[in-house]
Amino acid sequence: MSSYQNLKVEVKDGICYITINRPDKLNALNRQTVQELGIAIKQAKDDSSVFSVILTGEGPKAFAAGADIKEFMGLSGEQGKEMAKAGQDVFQSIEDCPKPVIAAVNGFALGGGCELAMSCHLRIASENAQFGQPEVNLGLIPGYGGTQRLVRYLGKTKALELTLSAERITAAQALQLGLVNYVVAPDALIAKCVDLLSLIRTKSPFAVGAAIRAVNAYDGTAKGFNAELTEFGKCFTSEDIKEGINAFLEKRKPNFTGR
Ligand code: CO8
Repeated sequence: MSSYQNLKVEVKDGICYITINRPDKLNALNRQTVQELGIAIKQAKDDSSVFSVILTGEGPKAFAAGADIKEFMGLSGEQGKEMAKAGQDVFQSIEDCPKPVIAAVNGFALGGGCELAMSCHLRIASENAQFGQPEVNLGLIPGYGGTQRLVRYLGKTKALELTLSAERITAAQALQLGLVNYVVAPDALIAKCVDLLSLIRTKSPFAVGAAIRAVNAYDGTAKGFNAELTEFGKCFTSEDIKEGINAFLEKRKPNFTGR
């Protein structure tokens, strides 16, 4: 396991807990933190003892209050673009992770923090969570994929309203809009994530990875349907499908290996 400056990373019972650990800066995502997130996700992906990931922020106030605004001072256009690209690549690696990644949103998820939560497969929010894309307040726009993922989750109408107004929404509003899966009391947040992951853990890891890839491929065109066909076909090459079908026929629980 690598050593991290700005993350706490711990594996327990097959779940890799990644906690952004800059609570005095509301877990603002500076370059170092984004880089470390990329390393931690890759490690979780490569570690066969890890089945899934819970990503959260340290402290009671914030998941992440955005990119670290101090690092924007004096950047050229090209440097700004490079910084955004480095973050987009890390966030894409989270979305592409074949193991389920849940954002446990325990407070502010603003700007890059909201974008980070959106790159996770599932989002569970505590009642005190707040979401928003306040970048236009700073003369900026979202740069870690927010303009694209927000449209995907909310549709263009609401995505533009949030992005142009910079208004924050509550956890309850995020639930109503379909941005999060559940809203729970702050002290029930991690338990709810673990419950959902425990359910997913009883399924075929091979099929879970295939489902993530197929759903990620959605873009409203035939590309998504073709990706589904490819992933569907691949499932027939797995050990898991044999085990799943045999277990069904033998009226027993399957013992999946993910192969
Ligand atoms: N960056 C750096 N420091 C931050 C950030 C941030 N995004 N958010 C909070 N902090 C720091 C504060 O400066 C303060 O530090 P200090 O104690 O040293 O002064 C500490 O965290 C506590 O913050 P506050 O005192 O402000 O706490 P409040 O409870 O009063 O307010 C808020 C909480 C409302 C969340 C407030 O901190 C705030 O508005 N933060 C900024 C939110 C924001 O604008 N986020 C978007 C940033 S831009 C972005 O995310 C772009 C993403 C794409 C980047 C692409 C790469 C280039």
